[in-house]
Amino acid sequence: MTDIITEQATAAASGAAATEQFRTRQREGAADADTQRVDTLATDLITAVHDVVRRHKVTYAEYDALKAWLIHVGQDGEWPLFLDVWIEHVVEEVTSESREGSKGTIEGPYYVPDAPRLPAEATLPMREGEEGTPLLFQGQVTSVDGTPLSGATVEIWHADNDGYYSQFAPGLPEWNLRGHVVADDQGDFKIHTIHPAPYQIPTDGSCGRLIAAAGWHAWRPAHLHLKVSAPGHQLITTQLYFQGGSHVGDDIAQAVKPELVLAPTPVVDGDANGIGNGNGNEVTYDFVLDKA
Ligand code: MBD
Ligand code: FE
Repeated sequence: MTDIITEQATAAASGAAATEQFRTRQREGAADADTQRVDTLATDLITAVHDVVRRHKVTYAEYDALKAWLIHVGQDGEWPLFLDVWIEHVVEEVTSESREGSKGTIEGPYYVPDAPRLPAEATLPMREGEEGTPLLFQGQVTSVDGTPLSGATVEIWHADNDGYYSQFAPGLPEWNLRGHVVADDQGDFKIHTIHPAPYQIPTDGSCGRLIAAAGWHAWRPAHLHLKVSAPGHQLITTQLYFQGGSHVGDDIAQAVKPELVLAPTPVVDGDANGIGNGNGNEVTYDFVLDKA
């Protein structure tokens, strides 16, 4: 008999992994802001905090609670989680204002580059007997002018049936439910996977403590993460949600847009993921990319 050691998922471990991942792949230009811009942004940010202190007559007890909490966020490695949950959606909003093609939304803290390359029709890497309702996610990548984009790639990553992401929770194969799909010469792709579960912000870390202290809920709706790109076109980072799923209407990260909600239908013929654990659902979603 083999001993099965089940390591518990902890906020500190997933936070440390997210922090490390961010350090290795910070977007280009992050360190290049000029003095004028730093002055403007830092001054406005600090002034906004002063306004909150004055408006609510913040006490020394509250000031110390804030200081202690901020120290903890760093110790737990939860800055990526905190920022992506509560701030990133507005950065995405102002960045994509003039986009004509498909809507994007936030990336979140759990993207990992260089996932296994897969052909235009593929099953995502998954465990034998992976739990969850099979899902066939298919579509086409085109340009804003309607041209099918040969050579398009669809990077996809999502949580498993327990809401955990590989490389950010213990016990999962490295590339579980992560893939880099190369579309065919018509920009078509067919991805066999399973439905992800809703994601709960870890309750045992600083973000969880804030959520509990404020009486908020800790949930994101079930979602697929995607990065879609093609030569000569702008990469789009997005997420897709499931109609009727819990928290589609009250995502803690405020990243849901109506255009991003899928309505899968039961597969009529065959298995959605070809691994034989039920027929499952299928859905078609096409990506339209802006020219670079
Ligand atoms: C997630 O899975 C996620 O997508 C975001 C934005 C924040 C926390 C967890
Ligand atoms: Fe996510």
